[in-house]
Amino acid sequence: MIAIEVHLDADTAATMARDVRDGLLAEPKELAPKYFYHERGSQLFEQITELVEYYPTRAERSILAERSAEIVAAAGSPRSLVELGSGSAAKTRHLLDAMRDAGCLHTYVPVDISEEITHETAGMLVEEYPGLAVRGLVCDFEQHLERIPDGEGGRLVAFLGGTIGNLYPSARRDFLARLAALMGPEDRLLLGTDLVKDPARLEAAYDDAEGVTAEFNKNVLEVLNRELGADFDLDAFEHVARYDAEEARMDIRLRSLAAQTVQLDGLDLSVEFAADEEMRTEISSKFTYEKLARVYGEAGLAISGWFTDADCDYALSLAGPA
Ligand code: AVJ
Repeated sequence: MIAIEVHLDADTAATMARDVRDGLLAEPKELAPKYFYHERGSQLFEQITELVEYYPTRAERSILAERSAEIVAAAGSPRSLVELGSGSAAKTRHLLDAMRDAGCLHTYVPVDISEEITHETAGMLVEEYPGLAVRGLVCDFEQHLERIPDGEGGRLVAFLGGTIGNLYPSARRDFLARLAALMGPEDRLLLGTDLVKDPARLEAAYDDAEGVTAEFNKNVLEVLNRELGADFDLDAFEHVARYDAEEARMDIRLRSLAAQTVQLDGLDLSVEFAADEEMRTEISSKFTYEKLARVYGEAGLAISGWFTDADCDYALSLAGPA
């Protein structure tokens, strides 16, 4: 059984226009990381996940490959798996396998912004897991979290990949508190987070030798050129990736190599960049067990499971309503 609901905002384009205008007029300038993933950006991110320097994807995959049975048991053998940002559900199969083997698998709820990928993934999964019900949701999950269907028998809500690291503390608390509000006592959140480590390794992971991450970062300017009629010259900016130890996060920026004026026809806006001016394009927060326990606590959640890879580079944690 496949049922997919689409809640794509009619004014996604208007939202982007407003976001970009606000960000470029802010002091310092800033762009939202969600615009990285338009078209070529998603392919570049796929390439990032395969870089030697970029360990998070491999670390998370190894935890899921080795410990999904334990995770599913610790989550109380839930009947449904809800996945925020499901995409092609590549890593999800480990969890679905473990739920099937535990005899609890009933429903998979993929939540993703791409309608095409969600349909494709749903089609493949019902073939691979006979009897599986797929109730997909196509939406911006930050916007439409409250549309996630209820489930009796417990839900495991997976938010993998470390994407929570992109949120500033206040947005992160709001997001987790909204999740907590829609979770029943049996439901569990499974959250992927990158962990604090040697700054040199972190900086290498976000500034690889091949320059793929630099290209990924600059590609957001190409997205603005195409979608907002801007004239950013990608060669006039350089990629900057610094670890901010105080905030325990990667701070990723684009630095203007010269004084320049950028025209955004779609916004009827022109923006000045000074030489060496930096515009933030992403933060990627790093965690420890203690920090995460506190972050959960502030959102009305309590940590109930902690699973790391062999090198302790990355963690999957379980949390439920406090
Ligand atoms: C997809 C947000 C988890 O923060 O590691 C990778 C994005 N940016 N390299 C991360 C990213 C530059 C990634 N997340």
